[in-house]
Amino acid sequence: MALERTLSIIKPDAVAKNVIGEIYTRFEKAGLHIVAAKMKHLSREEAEGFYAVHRERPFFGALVEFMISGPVMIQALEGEDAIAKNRDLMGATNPKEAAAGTIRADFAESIDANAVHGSDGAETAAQEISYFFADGEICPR
Ligand code: RTP
Ligand code: MG
Repeated sequence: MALERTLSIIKPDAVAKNVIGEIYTRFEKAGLHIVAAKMKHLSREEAEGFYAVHRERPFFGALVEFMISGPVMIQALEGEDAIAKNRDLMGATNPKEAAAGTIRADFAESIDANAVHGSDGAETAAQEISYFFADGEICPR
């Protein structure tokens, strides 16, 4: 096991549902510590840049529209195996396929409005954290 950091975003649907605290509780119960956090209404440019890897995919336009439809809560999580642990807590991308008890099974409506984002690997985690947080905005434990 390795001490890792990962980027998590609580997406506009879950912020609108007022479940930030419930989702934070799941991170905390799993041993993930919030080491940076900010609420933000993303600009189109920020959302397009964040999901640039998906630019050629058919769902890119809908994904960007959704991500700028309301404020998001962005956090860096730290803990043992934080990247995989957060993905386990999130559940499958499509909430219809997400295991019972996962964040997406419990709070997501659809594959588009799916409650949370989590980095999918060590390299993307580092990139995504630095996309939203300057070094001085991260508080080491
Ligand atoms: P995320 O990046 O948001 O954590 O989600 P993920 O890794 O589980 O899924 P990814 O493949 O990276 O896709 C990013 C987001 O695009 C939307 N999506 N729509 N309609 C579709 O087939 C489709 N596929 C993906 C989802 O909102 C997904 O979270
Ligand atoms: Mg992804």
